[in-house]
Amino acid sequence: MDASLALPRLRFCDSLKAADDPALELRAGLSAAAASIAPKFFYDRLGARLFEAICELSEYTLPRDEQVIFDRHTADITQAVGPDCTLIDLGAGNCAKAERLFPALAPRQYVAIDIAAAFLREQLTRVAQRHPQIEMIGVATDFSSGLALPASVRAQRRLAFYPGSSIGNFAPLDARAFLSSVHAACNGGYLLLGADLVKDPVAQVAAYDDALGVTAAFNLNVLNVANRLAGTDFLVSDWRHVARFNETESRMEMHLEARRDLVVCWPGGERRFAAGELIHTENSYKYTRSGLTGLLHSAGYRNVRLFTDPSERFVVALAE
Ligand code: AVJ
Repeated sequence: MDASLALPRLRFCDSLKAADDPALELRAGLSAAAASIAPKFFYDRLGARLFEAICELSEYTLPRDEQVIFDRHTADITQAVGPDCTLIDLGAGNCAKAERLFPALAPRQYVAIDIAAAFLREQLTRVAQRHPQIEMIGVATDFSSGLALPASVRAQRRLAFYPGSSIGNFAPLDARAFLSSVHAACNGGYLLLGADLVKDPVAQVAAYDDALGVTAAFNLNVLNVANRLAGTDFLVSDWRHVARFNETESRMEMHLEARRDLVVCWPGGERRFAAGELIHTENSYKYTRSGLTGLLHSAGYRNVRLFTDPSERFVVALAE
């Protein structure tokens, strides 16, 4: 039996629109002069698991740096937001970060939003079993082009939660547009946002090119996702993981590099790649404290408070 059936305070809502046809989006990205695949396609079931593994890597310190900040400042956050909030988790994944806030924050409603529908359903069902007093709504949607919430989400005391430096996937202007849409969706509420800070370039690259090759597997797996969703015929072994820091743009970049001349085919199209040619799969922008404050102000937020870890590698912003 589906465990969620026995949980009356848990609901799911699938708002993945027919308009965002992944096959068309993937094929268009592969056909462009500079080929690309959007990072949201990393997160099929295996991709979501590989990302969990990345978060355990010694080179990838982001989740631990962020957790130190949350643990230290839970009281500040709880005090500012007040009781009975509606916690809106943007890119909830395994819901673990939000769940760690539950004891202090005691939200009345928890809204977990993620593009990985099946993974979210599985994880949120477990979370709901552990916290039967909190009303929960799982929303499967792609919010990368703006946030819209189902009517069942309470309007009062909304706290948008966007941890993990996921904001880094947006170019600065898109980040501003996205945060403006979050601001509009949480009128009168709060935002709790995590962002990775600019740091030593060697450590920065190692975080995206770990010795075990977990990040390489995560990056390469997007080709399996494309094969499934867009009918392409990528051979994973023809590609190599590339991670580099783009100093001018202040961002980490991940690419897949063709190991030889090859052709990728799909129903109705094909793309030729020369050896060494790249598919751009992800940008992870790195912020400074003042850059992040400026971004939040430009998106309509005020009373921005910043919390950092002792090594100043990560920053958490709480804004009204
Ligand atoms: C989930 C977007 C925050 O950019 O650091 C981890 C994804 N990519 N390793 C990041 C990721 C490669 C991650 N975010």
